[in-house]
Amino acid sequence: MADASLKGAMPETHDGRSLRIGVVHARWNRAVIDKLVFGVRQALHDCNVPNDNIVVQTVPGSWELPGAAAELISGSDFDAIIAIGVLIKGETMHFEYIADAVSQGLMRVQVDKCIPVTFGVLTVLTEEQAMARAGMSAGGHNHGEDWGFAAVEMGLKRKLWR
Ligand code: DLZ
Repeated sequence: MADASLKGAMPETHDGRSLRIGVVHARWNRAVIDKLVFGVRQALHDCNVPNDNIVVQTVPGSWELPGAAAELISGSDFDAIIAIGVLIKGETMHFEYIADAVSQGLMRVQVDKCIPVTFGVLTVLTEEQAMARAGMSAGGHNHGEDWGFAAVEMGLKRKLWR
């Protein structure tokens, strides 16, 4: 059995009852997206974030995520944003351009706006890989849960550090 401490972040438990979290997700690859959003909600619930403090918005595709995250932050008082998309490589260069722009864009938003933006974008080669990362296949793990816990931790740390 592999040593769990060698892979991934060691989890910390945080109480998110004071937090307001914005979730924005793309609608491409919707079945996988819905599972990831479910995992996010589960983690936020486990951290006591009130349902009324969770705002979920959708955009057409992952390309739209950075702009939407910036708008959400500008328009309301969130402690963290979780941006969710599923990019699956096709036959053209589309995947490379969008994956690169979206990851850079989300990082730019979080640094420029000083609000944690959790990177919930799967960049995978096949639908099977996406499904495994949404906990939809045997032995898979829903990464949405990790993103929810990361948003709570960083939202609280942002409050502490200000
Ligand atoms: C166009 C496109 C393609 C080919 N693939 C995906 C994908 O796998 N995942 C995703 O979230 N969005 C995809 N899109 C849509 C773009 O992100 C974007 O919504 C459109 O180009 C309109 O700006």
